[in-house]
Amino acid sequence: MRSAHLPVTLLLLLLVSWNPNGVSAVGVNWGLASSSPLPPSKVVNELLIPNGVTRVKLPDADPGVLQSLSGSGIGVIVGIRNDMLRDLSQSKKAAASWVHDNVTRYFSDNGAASGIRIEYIAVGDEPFLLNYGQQYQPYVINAATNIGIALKAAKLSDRIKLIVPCSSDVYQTNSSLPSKAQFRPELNKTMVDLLSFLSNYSSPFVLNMNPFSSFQHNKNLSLDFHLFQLTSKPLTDGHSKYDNYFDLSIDSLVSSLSKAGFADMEIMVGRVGWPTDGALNATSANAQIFMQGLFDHLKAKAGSPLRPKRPPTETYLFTLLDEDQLNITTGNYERHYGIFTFDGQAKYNMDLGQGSRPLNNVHEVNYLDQKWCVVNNNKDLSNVTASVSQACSSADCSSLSPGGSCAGIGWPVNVSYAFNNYFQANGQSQEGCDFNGLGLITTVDPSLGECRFVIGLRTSASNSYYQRWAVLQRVVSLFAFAFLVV
Ligand SMILES: *[C@@H]1O[C@H](CO)[C@@H](O)[C@H](O)[C@H]1NC(C)=O
Ligand SMILES: *[C@@H]1O[C@H](CO)[C@@H](O)[C@H](O)[C@H]1NC(C)=O
Ligand SMILES: *[C@@H]1O[C@H](CO)[C@@H](O)[C@H](O)[C@H]1NC(C)=O
Ligand SMILES: *[C@@H]1O[C@H](CO)[C@@H](O)[C@H](O)[C@H]1NC(C)=O
Ligand SMILES: *[C@@H]1O[C@H](CO)[C@@H](O)[C@H](O)[C@H]1NC(C)=O
Ligand SMILES: *[C@@H]1O[C@H](CO)[C@@H](O)[C@H](O)[C@H]1NC(C)=O
Ligand SMILES: *[C@@H]1O[C@H](CO)[C@@H](O)[C@H](O)[C@H]1NC(C)=O
Ligand SMILES: *[C@@H]1O[C@H](CO)[C@@H](O)[C@H](O)[C@H]1NC(C)=O
Ligand SMILES: CC(=O)N[C@H]1CO[C@H](CO)[C@@H](O)[C@@H]1O
Repeated sequence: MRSAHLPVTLLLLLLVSWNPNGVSAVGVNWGLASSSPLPPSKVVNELLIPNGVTRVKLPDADPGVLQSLSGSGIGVIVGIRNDMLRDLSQSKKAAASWVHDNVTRYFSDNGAASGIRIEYIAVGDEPFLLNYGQQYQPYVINAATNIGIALKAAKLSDRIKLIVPCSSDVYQTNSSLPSKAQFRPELNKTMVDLLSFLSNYSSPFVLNMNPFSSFQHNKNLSLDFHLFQLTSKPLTDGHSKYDNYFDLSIDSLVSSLSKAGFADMEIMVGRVGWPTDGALNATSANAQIFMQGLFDHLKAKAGSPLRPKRPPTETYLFTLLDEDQLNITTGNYERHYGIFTFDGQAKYNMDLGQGSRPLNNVHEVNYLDQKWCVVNNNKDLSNVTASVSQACSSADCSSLSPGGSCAGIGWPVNVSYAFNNYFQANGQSQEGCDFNGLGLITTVDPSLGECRFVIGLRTSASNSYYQRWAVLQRVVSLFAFAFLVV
């Protein structure tokens, strides 16, 4: 009798541990666009597992990251980068080899020790973003269709779903009212095709939210509204009342879906978070309030006015770690969304799935030497601006922007800040602190108040795409710089 109960008890335990605190299906984005990425195995073993994270969303199919997730039981969304959509849309063969190389090889849904529980493939990453213009628009549906055919051939189509994460600018609203929202007119046809595709595959619509951008651009909606702090004056839209940005976004999408003829499509949130640097009100204190508010909101499972008791099926927080190589055309704060710093230390506390315990940090971080690069004050600095531009064109200077943690350090300390980030991103190489003889290597930490002068990480050679890309970018910017000087 006892032995007959054991598997049931185990199953119950598993189910309970799957859904900590009853919050439905919360996951976290994990990207690698860092000049000093932590080793993936450390991320899995010290951040994801001890903190009870059960789902991750990846921007691509980095082999090092996928291998580190093997046997972890963590549910995974594997991404296809926008720059691959064109090829995948034009060739069924390319789609088949993408699926073979990046999915079939790793897939397991039975917890096999060496397998990965891949649940979704994300075809493109916000391919319809206004900033991108129409460059990816013609390829998305065909790429998704070809990946779908390849999945079917690999006998995985009933285990893995296809999704296309969309930025919230795919719809437009009038006076912030959800009932007035509709998909952007020039996307109408593409959207109908996308919705038909998703519907055929029983896939959800994935919405990436950007509450911080909304806060900056929507003078009508308060900071409290964006941080889930009940406001005295909720926004009224017909019979619906809104007291937070999250529900407002969901219902704007619901309304757009209805107008396009897909009123009932499930919704999943692919990205939501609050940055901690690079702009006014991007602070750890606000991020903590935001995450707590989001957590309580999801836990209540109340849904939104247009979808009562039907919250998003899954929600992915943005993001696990700071990424200093992310594109900042959308805002200098973009690189500071990490719940953890680039070196794996929690910026604030929240419940990722670990319950009431504090978040587990990465221990024994493999830093480079205790060395920093600063500007040599004894030199003539009349031309130093060119060197700052050189440093900031590839290294991260976003904390120097107004409202950022290093905005107030003044000149020439801010020059040192730029020099140091460049030096660390280049693995503390001697040339990385040259700057036409204006740089100086020091062993005294120049950090000042809130402004942290970081030390980079010793990274293994396996660090992929972004490092090679960053090196290439540095070479290009050095040439451009040399050209300017000549
Ligand atoms: C995925 O598969 C394609 C096609 O085989 C390959 O070129 C690519 O490097 C793989 N990895 C990623 C991260 O896309
Ligand atoms: C950043 O994104 C914009 C489009 O949003 C693009 O024009 C630009 O080239 C990108 N920058 C880098 C460094 O990739
Ligand atoms: C927004 O509302 C105003 C006034 O009601 C109207 O003139 C305008 O055309 C609307 N714009 C859109 C995009 O619906
Ligand atoms: C802001 O609120 C006012 C008054 O409620 C309204 O007329 C206006 O259209 C709103 N603007 C935006 C951008 O939501
Ligand atoms: C796009 O669709 C909306 C309804 O969803 C409609 O009001 C609008 O006229 C359409 N625009 C075009 C250009 O088809
Ligand atoms: C969805 O399925 C229907 C019926 O099989 C088909 O006509 C339609 O083309 C499919 N849509 C897409 C985008 O694949
Ligand atoms: C600054 O740049 C100008 C023009 O390139 C050059 O003539 C000058 O000698 C430079 N000054 C120093 C101190 O390097
Ligand atoms: C450094 O500070 C000076 C003086 O406040 C300012 O003019 C300059 O733009 C700053 N440089 C950077 C890179 O932030
Ligand atoms: C809308 C709002 O609350 N803005 C705040 C952003 O942060 C600055 C500086 O802390 C405050 O002065 C603003 O009131």
